[in-house]
Amino acid sequence: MNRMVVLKVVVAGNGAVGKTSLIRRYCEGKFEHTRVQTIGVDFQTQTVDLPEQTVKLSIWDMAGQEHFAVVRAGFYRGSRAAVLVYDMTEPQTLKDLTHWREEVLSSVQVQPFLVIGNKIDLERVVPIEEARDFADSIGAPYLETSALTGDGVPALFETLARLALGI
Ligand code: G3D
Ligand code: MG
Repeated sequence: MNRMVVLKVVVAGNGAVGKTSLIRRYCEGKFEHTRVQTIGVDFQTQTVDLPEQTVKLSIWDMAGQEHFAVVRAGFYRGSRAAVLVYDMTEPQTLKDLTHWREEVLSSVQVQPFLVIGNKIDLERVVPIEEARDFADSIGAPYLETSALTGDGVPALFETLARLALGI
């Protein structure tokens, strides 16, 4: 019997872009559902079935600590892949992803990134080209999601699992 690999992944981005909503949307109603609160950081463990293999992600969420860099210091350590989430109705949230990426890279030297434009159910304000250009510039895939409708959410976590596995 194979022991299932557990891979830590982190979800970064400004407050209110929808990080917690995306994680809840994906993890809710599934068999494995662990919710732990640790000094302002939440993580949930979720099984992801890929055609190639099944993996467990431990998905780390800021839990409202986006404004407190000191609390985030150890947050990224051991992460295998990071999601950078912006809100496509708020241009500043895309600009700030540069800083979120730098912060992750200050703790984890090698890290694959995935850029997510969330809230596609609302009217787009940020041009898609700007988001794609940013994602291209850091060699990251770009996907769009709605935590409200669920659109794109499975693809987000499947892509993330592949990035974390290095496949
Ligand atoms: P955060 O964890 O990044 O801080 P949250 O963000 O998940 O707490 O979401 C912040 C707000 O955005 C919440 O609204 C939430 O309902 C809303 N939201 C998250 N994702 C989506 C989405 O895809 N579409 C829409 N329309 N709204 C979304 P409130 O009003 O509860 O603050
Ligand atoms: Mg949150």
